[in-house]
Order: sequence, then structure tokens, then C-alpha cells
Amino acid sequence: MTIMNRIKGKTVLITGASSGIGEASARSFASYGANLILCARREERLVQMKEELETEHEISVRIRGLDVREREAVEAFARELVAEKTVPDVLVNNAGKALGLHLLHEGLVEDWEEMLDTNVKGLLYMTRSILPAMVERDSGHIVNIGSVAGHQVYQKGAVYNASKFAVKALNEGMALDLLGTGIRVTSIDPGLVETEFSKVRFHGDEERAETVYEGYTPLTGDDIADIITFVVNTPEHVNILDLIVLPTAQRSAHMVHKETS
Ligand code: NDP
Ligand code: 8X3
Repeated sequence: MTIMNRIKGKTVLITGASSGIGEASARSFASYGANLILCARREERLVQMKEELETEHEISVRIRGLDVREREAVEAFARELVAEKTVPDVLVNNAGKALGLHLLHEGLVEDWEEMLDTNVKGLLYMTRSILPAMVERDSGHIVNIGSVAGHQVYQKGAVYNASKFAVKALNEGMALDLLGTGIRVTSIDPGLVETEFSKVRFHGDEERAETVYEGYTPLTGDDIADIITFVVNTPEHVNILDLIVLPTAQRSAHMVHKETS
């Protein structure tokens, strides 16, 4: 059976496309023939991806060094896209992070602010800027990257958990507010995925980051990217609202079976 390609020729905007799930999603959408708009702060990585993906696939890749916390920059970029009639068909709200793993009374307020500003407010700025043009066109697909951490709280993760519970609420809220339009809304909520996530969480401590993925097989960015493209490739009348995706060795936000050597 051949799988129909409903993605070819669509324009897909991905935030946080410079590594991990965002980068893997960009590569997956490119392989389907989607044109891409890639954003992240590390623009040099996007320059390289653009060169690679435009050479390998017959697509156009537009890149923008963008911090989703900068509301005016996000709004200006969206205005630019609308003015040029390059309103994305798909918006993947992926940029996000955890910072630190601390008991609440020992947490770093700067870390909390960066998590909430990126995971919640950044997602809102981008969505608020792009969505009106989708509503006007009466079509589009918002894919929010939540987390199993947005369904279950774990010790020392409360603020990251709160940010992903917020993503879950925003995903459901968007879906309700867009009732009666042709716009689809999906949250993909992974468990442990081996990306730069833990290196970022532990402020660059690679050794500590590696221990997170030891003793079992974690998910990869490609695993999640395959699911994102699958969801987007379903027919227009199909809306997958929320998907929790865990490694086989993980059964909840806090239960992972690790083999010890
Ligand atoms: P990575 O650290 O590998 O990727 C995060 C991406 O977000 C990078 O491209 C980074 O780019 C971008 N980013 C971070 N801050 C900003 C910002 N202020 N503005 C714009 N872009 C930003 O981690 P993942 O791929 O794992 O994370 C992607 C998403 O998946 C996040 O929302 C995360 O919470 C979620 N997730 C991850 C899981 C995991 O176990 N890895 C599990 C569940 C959910 P740059 O630094 O260049 O700006
Ligand atoms: C990332 C997964 O379990 O580290 O959202 O919170 S976890």
C-alpha cells in the first residue's frame, strides 16, 4: 500500500528547528516535499540546514534567527510572512526547554522565568501572530509540542511541569476556540527523547545529561518527527487532539525501567 502524501507543497513553520525534535521534524517535512520556515536563536545552524535541505529536496527553506520570547520580533516576522503571502499551512510550536531539577524552595527564579517565557509566552506570541491569517483562510494546522510532563508532575520538575500543563490547556483551548473552522490543533506529548534537552536542563553538564538516557532505549527526535508528519498527513477531516508518546521502557513521567550493568 502506498501512503498518500498530503504534505508536499505545504508551508511548514517550525520554532526551535536548530536541534532535537525541531531539527528532525524539519528533515522529515522536507522529505515529504514541504517548504520550510525555520526559526531558532542559533541561526548559523539553520543556515547549514537550509543549504543541505534545499540541495537534497526540491523545496525552499526560509530561515530566521528568532527568540520566541521577543514578542515584537515574533509579531514583525509574522507580519512579513503575511505581507508576502507565505502564511504557513502548519505551525509547529516546538521551541522549549526545562532548566534545572530542584525542589521548589531551592529553585532558581531566573530558570523559572526563562522556562515560562519560552514554553508558554513564546508559544502564545507565535500562535497569536500566525493564527489570524489561518482563520481568514479557514485552513491550517497548529502542532504544539507538550510533554508527558504536562500530564503528570514529578518531583523537582514543578515549574517545567506547570509550563507543559499550560501547553496542554492552551492546546485544548485553541481547539475549542477554533471550533467551526477548518483549522486542526494537535499536541504531541513525548516522554524521554534523547536530544540536547538534558544538556540544556543541566546548564551544559554533558556528563549528567548522558545519565538521563542510560540503561534503556530512549526515543529519538526522528521518532517524534515521524509522528508529527503522520499526524499532519492525515486527511483534513481528521484531527488528532493529543498524543502521549513514551519509550517502551517508560510508563509514566516518573517510571522508567533502567537495566543496571
Ligand atoms: P533541544 O534542546 O534539542 O531543542 C530545543 C530547541 O528549542 C532548539 O532548537 C533551541 O534552539 C530552541 N529554543 C530554545 N529556546 C528558544 C527561544 N527562546 N527562542 C527560539 N527557539 C528556542 O530539545 P528538544 O528537541 O528535546 O525540545 C523540543 C521541545 O520538545 C521542547 O518544547 C521540549 O520541552 C519538548 N519535549 C522534549 C522532551 C525530551 O525528552 N527531549 C520530551 C517532551 C517534550 P536555539 O537554542 O538555537 O534557540
Ligand atoms: C521532557 C520529558 O520527563 O524530562 O518533557 O520531563 S521529562
